[in-house]
Amino acid sequence: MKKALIAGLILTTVILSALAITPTHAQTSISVSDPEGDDRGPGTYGYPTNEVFQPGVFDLLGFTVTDTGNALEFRVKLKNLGDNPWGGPNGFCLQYVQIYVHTTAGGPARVDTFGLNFLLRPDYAWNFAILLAPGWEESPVPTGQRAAIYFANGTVVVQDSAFNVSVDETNNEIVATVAKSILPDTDNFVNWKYVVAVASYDGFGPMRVRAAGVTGGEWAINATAYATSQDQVTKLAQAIAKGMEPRVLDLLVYSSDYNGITADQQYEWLWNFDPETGALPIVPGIERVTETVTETETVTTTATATTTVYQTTTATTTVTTTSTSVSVSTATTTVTQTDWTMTGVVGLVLLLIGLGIGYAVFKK
Ligand SMILES: [Ca+2]
Repeated sequence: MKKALIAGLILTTVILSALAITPTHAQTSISVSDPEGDDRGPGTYGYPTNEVFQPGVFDLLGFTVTDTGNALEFRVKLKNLGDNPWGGPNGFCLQYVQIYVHTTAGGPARVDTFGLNFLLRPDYAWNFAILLAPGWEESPVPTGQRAAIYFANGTVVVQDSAFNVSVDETNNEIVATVAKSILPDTDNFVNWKYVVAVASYDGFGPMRVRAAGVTGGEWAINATAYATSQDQVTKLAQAIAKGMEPRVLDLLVYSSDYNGITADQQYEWLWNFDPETGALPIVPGIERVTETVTETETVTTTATATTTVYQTTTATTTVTTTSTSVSVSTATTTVTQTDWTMTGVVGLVLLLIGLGIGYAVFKK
């Protein structure tokens, strides 16, 4: 008995010790790649024609987040950084990279973007967004041109010692180093959802984002460079007229559901806008489940319409029938009774006359 107790204690101690010393193998980085050559936005976009827009400057190739101890380092890899022709203080000036992050901590979240003309799916709503701009002036984008981190609760952090932006020219990477002290939920960064968008920076554009033109130009994205049908051109022209064309050239999603996305996913998702209704594309694309909900709503509407028609028909029928039957039966009855009454009266009068004559004759 005593031996058994001692053996049990020893076994328990061994198990607890094993649990205590088991390394947690904390993941210290995530890395995801993006296809080369899909820098066409919704599939049809080409670059502006000015020579500063070298091939590949908007082609996103990869994204990594690394835990460096006191900070998280976000690296956005492009095919070509583009030689910083206008001397952006952060080492680049052609690109405008926006990183939308949905953490595991909950709290305030937003689905809108900073001038990119697409929305995030609600389960990807951002708790904070890192806007990597070239870095002129002192105020944060889009008011000014400094890089900034926006939190959905309204807080804004402008680039400073806790939020550094630079480039790694050797690897064509834009690098943001953010102190963990200013971010929430950093222990779970490998489980966050990330949407990384590459737009064309335009200090004079709406929200500092370069817009598209139907046939492009020296300083406009060519919306129809790779269009394959007149329907596509018409749809893009309508969207541009309303200022609602997607203003993004390359896109990447990282989450437990997406270890990056394909070119076709990007094109399909970003193409899903409707100039007639003003509906913007949603990223990631809406799954078929949501489409079914839409169909159900349509059916309900139809059913309501049918009911209304049925009620109207019933009411009309009732009124007509009642009116007709009363009218007809009354008329018929009246006519018939009148005939018989007249006949009876005439008969009775004739009978009385006959009786009167008869009485007079026989009395004589
Ligand atoms: Ca790409």
